[in-house]
Amino acid sequence: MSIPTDRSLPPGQHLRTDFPRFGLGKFAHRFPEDLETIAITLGGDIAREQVLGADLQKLERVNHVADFHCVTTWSVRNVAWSGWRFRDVYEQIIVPSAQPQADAKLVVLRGSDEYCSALPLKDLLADHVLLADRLNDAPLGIAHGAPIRLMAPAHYGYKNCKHLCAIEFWRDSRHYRFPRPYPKLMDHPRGRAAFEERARWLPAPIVRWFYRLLVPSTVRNFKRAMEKHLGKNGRVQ
Ligand SMILES: Nc1nc2c(c(=O)[nH]1)N[C@H]1C(S)=C(S)[C@@H](COP(=O)(O)O)O[C@H]1N2
Ligand SMILES: [Mo]
Repeated sequence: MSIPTDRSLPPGQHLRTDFPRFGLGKFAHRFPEDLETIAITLGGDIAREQVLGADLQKLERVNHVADFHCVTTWSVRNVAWSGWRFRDVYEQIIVPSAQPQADAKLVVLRGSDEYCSALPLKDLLADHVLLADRLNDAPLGIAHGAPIRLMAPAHYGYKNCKHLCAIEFWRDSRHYRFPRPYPKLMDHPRGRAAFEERARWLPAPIVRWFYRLLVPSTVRNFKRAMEKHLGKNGRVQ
């Protein structure tokens, strides 16, 4: 399969050749205990709480190659993901069994590191949004979201919650808060890269400039934290 490499990047993005582990500073030192067992608790305004796991296997497996765009202005080309289409999971498992209220259209995604992000349901039902358990032909590792993460390629990385352990469907935004102590203005309600929806209220050029400054130290911080964690746990991966 030939993969085009001449696509233009979204506004304000530049290419990296590596794909670093990344995030908000306080999450650098938090790691999932179980890298293998998928267990996603469904909650919010739904009729029946339950845990999603092995039942994903009955859905069609989908592979998708996409560029990845972090809001701090770096992008990586051609990341190969594999998993299940969020739309299939929603229509074939969540709707029939958990039965979200018809107007529960705000979806909150929670990671086992207590990170969380939120997206409108309609954005998650787009074609290429996956719950991904594989990356570049290998099981998703600890750096990139094991055992399963959201992969919403039209949206900035910060919407792509790693180490996914809960999905909630809410009628309103009362139950969602962007991780403390980071300000709400860092969290755009949609966060689409093509429209440069980096943050709320602030002008994009200012956000670009500020975020770009944070990239080298954040990459270093996340890398060191992972090395320390893997050393301590005697893991090679
Ligand atoms: N659970 C969790 N998900 C997360 C984060 C995090 O710290 N924890 N960081 C977000 C940010 S800001 C980005 S850019 C991407 C980075 O994904 P990567 O570490 O696989 O490069 O994950 C996003 N999802
Ligand atoms: Mo990010």
